[in-house]
Amino acid sequence: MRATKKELTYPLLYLVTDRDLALGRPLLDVIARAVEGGVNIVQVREKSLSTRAFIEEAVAIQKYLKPKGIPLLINDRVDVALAIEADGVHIGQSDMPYPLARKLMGNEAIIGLSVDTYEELLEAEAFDVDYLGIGPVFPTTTKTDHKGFLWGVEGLRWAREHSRHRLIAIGGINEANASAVAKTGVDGIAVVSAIVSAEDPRESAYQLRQALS
Ligand code: TZP
Ligand code: MG
Repeated sequence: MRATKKELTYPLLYLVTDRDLALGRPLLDVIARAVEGGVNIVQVREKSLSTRAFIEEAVAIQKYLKPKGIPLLINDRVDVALAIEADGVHIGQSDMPYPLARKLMGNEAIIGLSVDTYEELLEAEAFDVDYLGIGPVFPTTTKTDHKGFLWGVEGLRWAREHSRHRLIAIGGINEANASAVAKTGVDGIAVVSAIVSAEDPRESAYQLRQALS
């Protein structure tokens, strides 16, 4: 059985995976340390794996997270999320449209939507998404296919004022800027490299969690 969206505990310290950034370490080890440090939701995001390898990785991560009650989301792939009964899916503006993803995933699934611009944030008012991913906030080399617009701290404040949704900031967030991000009133931060590429992912997650409180 899935964890339902009701189990999400805010603020979220949201880990997005990228096996290529894990410095050669098994992703599951990095995730385990990150959870010890305070990560309370994980999204499996793999842009270069085959469908089969993606599923194998996601299932292994799910086996680890499920007994701990930590929700697992799948990036982009509604089919993969459904097939493995993940807790939810995170979709972007060029993925399956939100209403169709909701129709397939059902009401209990967690569905997050990326918004890259002010306009997209306002359009999302029409959807009953569980959260919006707002990014990139700062420059990042982890995601290269974005439109070049950076939200910055001011943009997050604007987002907080103009959206009824839970807001998760993403992009270039690290221990040095996390508390400035948290002070904008967002409901969580999502990171890839600040944890996945950290020398000590547990300590990094711990520091980010401190910045949220
Ligand atoms: N979406 C917007 S920015 C980004 C994604 C997936 C990448 C965030 O990676 P990092 O390493 O935390 O900057
Ligand atoms: Mg996407």
